[in-house]
Amino acid sequence: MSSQEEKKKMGRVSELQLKEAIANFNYFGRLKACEPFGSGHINDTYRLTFEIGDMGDVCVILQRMNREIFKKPVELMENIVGVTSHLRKKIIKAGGDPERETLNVILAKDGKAYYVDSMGEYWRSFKYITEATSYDLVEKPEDFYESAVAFGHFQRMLADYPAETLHETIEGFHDTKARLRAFKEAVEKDVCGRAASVQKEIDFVLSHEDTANVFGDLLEKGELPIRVTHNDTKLNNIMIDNTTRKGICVIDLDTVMPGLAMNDFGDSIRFGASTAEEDEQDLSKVSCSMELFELYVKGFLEGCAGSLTDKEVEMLPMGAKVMTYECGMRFLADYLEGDHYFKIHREDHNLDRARTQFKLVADMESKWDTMAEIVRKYANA
Ligand code: ADP
Ligand code: GN1
Ligand code: MG
Repeated sequence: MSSQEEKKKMGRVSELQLKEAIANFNYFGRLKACEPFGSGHINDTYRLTFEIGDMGDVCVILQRMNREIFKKPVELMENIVGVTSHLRKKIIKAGGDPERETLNVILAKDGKAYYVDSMGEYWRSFKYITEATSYDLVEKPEDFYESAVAFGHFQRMLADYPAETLHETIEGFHDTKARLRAFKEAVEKDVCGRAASVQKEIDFVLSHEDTANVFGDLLEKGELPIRVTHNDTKLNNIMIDNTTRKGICVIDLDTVMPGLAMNDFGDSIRFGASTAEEDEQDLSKVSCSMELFELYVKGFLEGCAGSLTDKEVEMLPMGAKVMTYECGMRFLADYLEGDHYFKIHREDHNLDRARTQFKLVADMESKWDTMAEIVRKYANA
């Protein structure tokens, strides 16, 4: 077994570890089912089903947090408790349902927002958002529009959150310039000897240095405001209500930190406006749909309700390009480094993911004028 494989095996959740975690949260009823859940790339997520007397079945989410990525889990959970409490108050004030419209942390038996198991790993639990679905691909265009309204609204609800109290859970998370530096290092070290076989993809990244610099340069010139943003706004991080089809709840709050509005917009486009899944191997299926882009622009601007500056609005297409480029570069760096960051489910999975992102970047470049025109249309609406 290679050391990489060994590390991965060791990193798996054992049944014993799972049992220990379950026993240490404040759950009621008889445990009926426990299954791995969702298609997130980072944490180990389980759905537990409890049978509670006359109430019937009640589900909860249990997650083992990724210790390699989140080095300060206690601070991270402090962020989540702070942000969800803030959202809860706003939702109640607006007459909404705080049980379904924000994440709700279930406390561990010792009253903490997390449980540390005997292996030193951190677990947390959330109420399950019922009657709602998270999608890996847009099935109905209106769902994408609704997700845009919800992500825009999420950002707006956090506009008055004290940003200085938020911990930086991943340093330089969307510092694309720094990401490019890390990428170059991964190419240089080439620890798995994979670089020669992906020279075309490496060249694509290196030929787009200007894309890596755009936002950093504008920030230095003071032309962009820093806001409290989600930073991981892909479609499967929002729950769509099965009946009303509204974006009912924004989830995956690990990276809520000070950031740029365009990045939240852009990450949604990267994932949701693509005509294929993020890991599609047939690149002829991958493009950035202008129909979906337009729906998202409309929804996001409505959700933000006039809170964005003219410069931010003008830079929305750039947000889409930067986030797609950055994500492709991160996938490729992880491929070169031996797939230690993103969970993979097949050989070359991260390479496949990187390729879809670069195909999307090139496609966006060929549609640049159309994207700018669509944004202008809704900016002036
Ligand atoms: P990751 O960081 O690994 O992406 P997420 O927090 O996004 O982890 O969770 C993974 C998936 O689990 C989500 O995409 C969603 O499908 C599901 N999920 C997470 N939290 C909830 C919840 N409270 N209710 C219902 N489903 C959830
Ligand atoms: C990860 O956690 P998840 O699967 O929702 C990653 C994002 C990437 C995304 C690519 C903390 O998101 O930054 O854009 O994969 N999250 C983290 O699909 O790195
Ligand atoms: Mg997620």
